Amino acid sequence: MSHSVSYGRDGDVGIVTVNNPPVNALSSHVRQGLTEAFAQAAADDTIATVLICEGRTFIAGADISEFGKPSSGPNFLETLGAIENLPKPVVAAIHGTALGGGLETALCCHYRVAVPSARVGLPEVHLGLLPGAGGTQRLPRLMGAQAALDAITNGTHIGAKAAHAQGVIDELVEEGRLREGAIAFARNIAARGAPLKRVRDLNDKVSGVDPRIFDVARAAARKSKRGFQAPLNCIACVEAACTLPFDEGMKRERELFNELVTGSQSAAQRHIFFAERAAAKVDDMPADVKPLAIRTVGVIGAGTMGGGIAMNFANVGIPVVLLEMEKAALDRGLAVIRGNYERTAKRGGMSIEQVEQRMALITPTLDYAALATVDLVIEAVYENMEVKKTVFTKLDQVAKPDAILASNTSTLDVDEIAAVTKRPHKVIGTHFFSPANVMKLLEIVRGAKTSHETLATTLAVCKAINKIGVVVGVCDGFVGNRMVHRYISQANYMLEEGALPHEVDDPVYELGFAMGPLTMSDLAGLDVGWRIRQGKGLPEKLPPGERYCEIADSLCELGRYGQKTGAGYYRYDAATRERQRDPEIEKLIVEHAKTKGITRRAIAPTEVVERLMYSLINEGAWILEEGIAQRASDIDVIYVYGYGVPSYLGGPMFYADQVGLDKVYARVCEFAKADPASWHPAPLLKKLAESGGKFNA
Ligand code: 3H9
Repeated sequence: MSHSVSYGRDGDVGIVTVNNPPVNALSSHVRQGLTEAFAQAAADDTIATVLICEGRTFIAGADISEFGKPSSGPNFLETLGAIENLPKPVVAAIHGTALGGGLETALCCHYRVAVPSARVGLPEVHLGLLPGAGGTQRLPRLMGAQAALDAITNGTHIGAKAAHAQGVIDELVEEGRLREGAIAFARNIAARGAPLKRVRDLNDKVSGVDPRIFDVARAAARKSKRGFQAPLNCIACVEAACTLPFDEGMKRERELFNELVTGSQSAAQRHIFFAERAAAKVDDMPADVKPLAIRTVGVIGAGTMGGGIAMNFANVGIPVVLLEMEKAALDRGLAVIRGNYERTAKRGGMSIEQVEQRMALITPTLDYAALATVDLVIEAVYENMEVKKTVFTKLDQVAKPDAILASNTSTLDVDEIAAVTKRPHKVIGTHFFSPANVMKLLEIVRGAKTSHETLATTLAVCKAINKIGVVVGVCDGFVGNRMVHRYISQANYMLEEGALPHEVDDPVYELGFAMGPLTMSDLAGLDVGWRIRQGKGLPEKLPPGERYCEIADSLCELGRYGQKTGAGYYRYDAATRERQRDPEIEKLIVEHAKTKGITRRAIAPTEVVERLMYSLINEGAWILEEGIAQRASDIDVIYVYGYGVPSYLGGPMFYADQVGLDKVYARVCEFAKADPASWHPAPLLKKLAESGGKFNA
């Protein structure tokens, strides 16, 4: 038998045990082992069989790394058929997470018991897939069509207690006594001669369902998951469960699953799944480095960023000291935090008591001395080197010697900041994205002297506050903003060359981006970049041979800072914040081109997409070459979680691999020939293009 599945007995009950660390995924050898173990169980003179897993979890799904590769061993339906067709009771004993193919396996058992801490769910939609081993046909038969529709299209994890209430789990057993509880349950079922409960034979919860629920679900998915195919296929499958006999529903599920698993969206989403996990790994981190315990945190600055950062800690029960210089600013910051929580409570996302509990975890102060005992301080003050240096000098004096000092800078040199302290090994950058309480991404900026311990601790903190952390090196703008600078510049160059704002934005929106570059600039505030450019003495101090477009500066001079002033590249409706084209700006752009002597031309949407995507990709290649990012997939994670690139594109570097690096490089060279001041083809891109390589090899 396969080494990952064993068969044994506990008296008159057969025990099938899966042991495939780390998460007991249903790799081909596990399916082989299960098929053989259940054949043994069928032949054995036992009264029932228990299916249980070793380690931290029940089966957490199919082995994601096997998709897209030639299959071997028995397929899912053969293995699960061997379980479901066993002529004596089979009981799944669930701990940890029974997800995807794991829950589908449990649904083929005749009964399910679980410890209260367990969770179940069909999260395949997050991988651009649907539950392809009968989950879409069985779950609605147990919990009802609407509940299953919600769970499958959103990929929700359901706690064991709720799953018990919904009929998915038959019995909850005491924590730590799963094996004994499952065996006792199985014996009891067998002794009672209870019928084998095969979910496929249940029908009452899927008949008589109002067909309009599917149209409502489709409309919601098209809005909240624009461009994603998997949610629509999931809905079609649950609909099939309610309109077709079981076997035909299974056939439909198979067809729609195959469509997804062979498609580009799922390949990209699977890439992001592994990329996200790889991002947490630091190549040169010694195995024995242990993160420090972070029990309390200080945040300096109660503005939009500081307030959002403080909320992250309060949300997971970590006390925060929030420091401001003036009482009015502190009060304003606290009021914004409270307002955010109260809005969540109003929408049903938390109770009023929870609002108060979280507020109680935030201690406001005007005194630096209040930071003397915290384990980590995150500074979120104005983005200016001199201001940051003053803050860090003071911080170094008041913070306890082993406290970590972090800067929420989005562009500045962390090494220069660290140099004003006596503990540069304890200094690190934590670049949160706005709104900091919502956005999942955290760029963790590793300085030249940042210690492994400081880095490991920051990664652990990042996980604790449910963010996705990516370690980056020091350079202007780090990874995300350095690349976005090229992207926004191209957007502006296209304005002066012939496009209007919507003609630049719409093609990438159509590609799937949450918004185009100019709409994004309007949302972020045009004044931010303007101040940075002024600080750098631009355009006067522009290096020779570099290109500069003055349109954004002209907008700022007119007081058009973007959405917050109701106008930027577009005009914004005060009530709906909806963007409208603005003839005044379109005129300004045309006149600007005339002044610069540029003959405007029509720019096709394909060229817009190429110039925007390839400007990101080419800069990404420079970043990889310089070692600012550890791996191409880290850049993809940054763009999916921080810049509104849909996971179904897999991020810019994955996108480049799909287009083909030879094609990308050839176009970049053409652009560079036409405009050598703004395009500098990256040597790494050239090398990979010529060798037939990929960024994500
Ligand atoms: C499916 O089931 C399709 C079916 O319908 C059948 C169709 C025919 N496969 O996340 P972690 C690895 S689709 C392979 O850090 P945690 C992961 O890469 C699947 N590997 O731990 C990592 O490796 P490494 C549906 C997997 O405790 C290590 O395990 N199921 C899989 O924070 C630890 O993972 C899902 O979508 C897998 N299925 O969270 C569940 N899962 O150490 C996906 C994990 O080398 N998994 N790995 O970086 C999860 O949501 C989380 O991993 C879980 C544990 C909650 C289980």
